[in-house]
Amino acid sequence: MAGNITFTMIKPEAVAAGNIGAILKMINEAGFRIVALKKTQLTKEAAGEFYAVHSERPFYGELVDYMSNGPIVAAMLEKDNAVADFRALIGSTDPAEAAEGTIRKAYAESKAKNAVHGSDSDENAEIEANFFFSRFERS
Ligand code: 3AN
Repeated sequence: MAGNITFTMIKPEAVAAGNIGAILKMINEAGFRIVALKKTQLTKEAAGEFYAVHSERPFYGELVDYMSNGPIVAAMLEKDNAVADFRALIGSTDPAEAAEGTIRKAYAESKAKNAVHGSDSDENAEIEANFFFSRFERS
């Protein structure tokens, strides 16, 4: 059975552009409940660890630099079928391919600076949430 928790980050360029409120509004209006929420900034080391699965990809260095160069907002979200429904809400990795009504269509700048992260599996949602939140920070 699909889990009911996913993890998201609002990425540095979307935070810098003042889009935290607008993105959280889209998330709420799509039926997700915010379980935990934190604005913070990743060190290069922490960004490297978070994206370790991509360490062999050509854009890894660029990704680590970009994700650590400004504040981000991390959140745990709850909804039935959370992982798949949230991937549908954020849209394709490349905003040029993202559907109307998706967060990336509205706010992503490029394939690299694509406004939001969304977990790709229940297992990764748990790992990623644990990266930012302790059980005492979850409602
Ligand atoms: P998604 O974020 O849609 O799950 P992934 O997991 O393929 O996409 O990529 C993780 C992150 O790596 C993306 N959100 C984006 O910031 C960055 N990224 C992916 N593909 C590229 C690329 N071709 N060039 C630069 N950055 C990329």
